[in-house]
Amino acid sequence: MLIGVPKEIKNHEYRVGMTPGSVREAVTHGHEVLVQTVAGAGIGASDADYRAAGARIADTAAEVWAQAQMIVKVKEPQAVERAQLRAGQTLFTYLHLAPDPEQTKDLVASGATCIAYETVTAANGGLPLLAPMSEVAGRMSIQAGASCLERSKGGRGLLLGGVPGVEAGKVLILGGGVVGSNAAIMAIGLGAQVVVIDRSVDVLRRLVAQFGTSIQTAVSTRDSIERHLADSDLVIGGVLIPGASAPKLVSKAMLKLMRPGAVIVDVAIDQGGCFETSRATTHAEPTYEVDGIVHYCVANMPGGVPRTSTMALNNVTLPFILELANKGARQALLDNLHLRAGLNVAGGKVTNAEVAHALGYEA
Ligand code: PYR
Repeated sequence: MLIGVPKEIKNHEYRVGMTPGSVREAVTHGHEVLVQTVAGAGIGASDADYRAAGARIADTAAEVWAQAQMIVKVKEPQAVERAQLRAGQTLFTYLHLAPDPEQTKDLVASGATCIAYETVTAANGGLPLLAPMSEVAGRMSIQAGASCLERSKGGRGLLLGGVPGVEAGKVLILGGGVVGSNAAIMAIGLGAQVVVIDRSVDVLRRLVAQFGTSIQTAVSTRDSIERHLADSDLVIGGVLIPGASAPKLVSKAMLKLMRPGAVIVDVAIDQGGCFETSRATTHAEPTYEVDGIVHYCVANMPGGVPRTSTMALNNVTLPFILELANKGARQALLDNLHLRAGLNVAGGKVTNAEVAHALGYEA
């Protein structure tokens, strides 16, 4: 199969769909890989590195989109990319369609087979192609939030870990899944006071078993969220319902309960966000303020640390890339029910129930 790897074009997105190591693996399995020139620059991989791994280098994205049978990317295709997608082609990347009617319409119109990393499942019930980026984003959320708390960035002017004689800041983490537990690791490491809220007591039990008395936990109710919002310095939104839009746990009215200069980091923004006032921002302009609360809602947080993120992503996508390339998309999707869970659009139809429900398509 001819696999195409275009350069990512989303704002400040420096990750790349395949590392030279992944290319070498695909070539070893008898496939051709066409990589757009400088696609790997953001991770320090040159065209020469890709050539050494067995890739051909294309001068333009148009060549990659025109020739490849399967496109392997990181972020959802932008409008100019979607215009080049065609029937008979497979697209393997993050899509996040539920909050994105425009993209969904274009993918349906293309007739292509579109497999979303974020809804591929695993035997243990997790989301294996989302997990590494949730790990990265969860850990980054504390770095980003701590930086936004600086006065010059609009924050309360507070050091999360405090210093001897001055108390530490308080971090509230909404959702105890992969994002939340990784945010907790970093917040505890910085010496912050940490509270995690989740609707599942079992999830909270697991976190307490992992972190002991370094965290406090609460079951998610309006009451518990409001109580902890009132004295938190940094609030992390890490709630996910696979494929669906994120639940809005914090309304605009609830911001009034918070301290001026407190910071929100909405890691769920790709799925629409879990704060009513969230709107996607970019690494170039990551924050804005609503009612005195700093909002950091970068939609591709892991894109800010492309080396770590690309390696972590390729660790989990490569086996699926190889299965799709070795068998062809149709057979691979028939054989592998976990890969099939990733199929969001095919043959001009939305094939994912949550996306169809969110956007009013027939599944
Ligand atoms: C990202 O890492 O950018 C995702 O969309 C999950």
